[in-house]
Amino acid sequence: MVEIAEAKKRSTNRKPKAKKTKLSRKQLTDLYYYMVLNRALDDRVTSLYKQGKFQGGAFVSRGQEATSVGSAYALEEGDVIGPMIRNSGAILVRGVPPREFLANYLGKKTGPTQGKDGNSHFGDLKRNIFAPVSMLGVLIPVCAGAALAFKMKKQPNVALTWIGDGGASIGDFHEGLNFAAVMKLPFVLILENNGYAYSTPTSKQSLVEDFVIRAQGYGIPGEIVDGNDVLAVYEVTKRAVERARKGGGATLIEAKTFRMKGHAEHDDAFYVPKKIIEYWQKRDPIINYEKYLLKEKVLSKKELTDIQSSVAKEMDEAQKFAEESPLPEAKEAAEGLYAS
Ligand SMILES: Cc1ncc(C[n+]2csc(CCOP(=O)(O)OP(=O)(O)O)c2C)c(N)n1
Repeated sequence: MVEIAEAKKRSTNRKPKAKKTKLSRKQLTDLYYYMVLNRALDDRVTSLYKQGKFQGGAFVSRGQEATSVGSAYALEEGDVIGPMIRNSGAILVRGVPPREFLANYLGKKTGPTQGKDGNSHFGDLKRNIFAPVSMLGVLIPVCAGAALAFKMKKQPNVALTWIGDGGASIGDFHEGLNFAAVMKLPFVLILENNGYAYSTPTSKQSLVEDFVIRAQGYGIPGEIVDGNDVLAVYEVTKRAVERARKGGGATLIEAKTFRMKGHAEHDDAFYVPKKIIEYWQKRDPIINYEKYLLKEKVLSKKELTDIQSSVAKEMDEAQKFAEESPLPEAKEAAEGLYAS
C-alpha cells in the first residue's frame, strides 16, 4: 500500500539507543514521567472538552510526546522556548503545573492568561516561555530575536522553537531561519514532520521528502531524528544546544513523528488511512520507551505503574483545582492586554 510505503520512508524506525545514553537513572525516569504526564494532560483536556466544560478547540499531541519532552529536557534554566500547540510536553518540562494548564482551558483566573484565552495559547515569561502565536511560523523570527538578545548580551543561552511540516512552508520559517543562520545565533528549530497539516498530507504540500535539506540552503547543520524516540530526540537537541552555546550558530532538526489524532478534538481524522494509524500505533513513543526502561532494568514494571498512578492522581487534583478556581471578574477582561 502506497501510504504504508510512505509512512516507512518517514519513520526512521529506530529503537531507543540502549547503552549509549549518559543520562542518569533520575533523568531517564524524568523523561518517562513527563511523557506520561503529557499524555494524561492531553487525555484530560479531551475529556473536559467532551463534557462541554469549556469553549473553543482542544489541541493535543498524542504520539508526539517524545519530541516535545526530549527536546525541552535538553535545555538549561535560562534558555527560552517558543512552544506551538502540540508542545504541551515542553511546557510541562519547563515547570508549568498541569493545574494551571487546565485552568487556562476552563477560562479560569488561575490560568496563565487569567481567563483571557481558553486553550494552550499561553506563555509564562517567568519560566522563559513565549506564548504560541496562532499565525504559524511567526515564533521563528521571534525566537531568533531572543537568540540575538542572548548573543548581544553575551549570555550563554539558547532559544528553541518548533514548527510543523505545514508551518514550514510559511515565509517566516525561511526569513527567521536565514536570519538566525547569518547572524550565527544560538537558535534551534525543531521541525515536527507529523505527516499531516490539518487534513493535508505532507506529500501534497511539499515535494521535499526530508525537510532537513533546507538547512543546507541556509548553511547550517541539519539533522533528522526519530521523533518517537525520546532518547534520540534528547541527544540530537543536546548536541545542537551545546554547539549553539559555544557560538556554533543555529541548527535545524527534523523529527519524524506522527499526529495520532485529528488536528483538534473536533476533527476525527477520517482522512487518515487506518493502516497508517496502525503502523504508528506500533511505534508509540511511550510504549517504546517503557520497553527500553524494562529491558535495560532502569525501572521495574511496578515502578512504571507507580509513576502512572501518581500522574493519574496529580491530574485528578489538577482538574479539581481548575474546576474550583474562580472565573475572572468582568473588569479584569481588559487588563494586561496589548494592542498592535
Ligand atoms: C499562517 C497560518 N495559516 C493557516 C493557519 C491555520 N492552521 C492552523 S494549524 C494548521 C495546520 C498546521 O499543520 P502543521 O504545521 O503541520 O502542524 P501540526 O498541526 O501538524 O502540528 C493550519 C493550516 C494558521 N494558524 N496560520
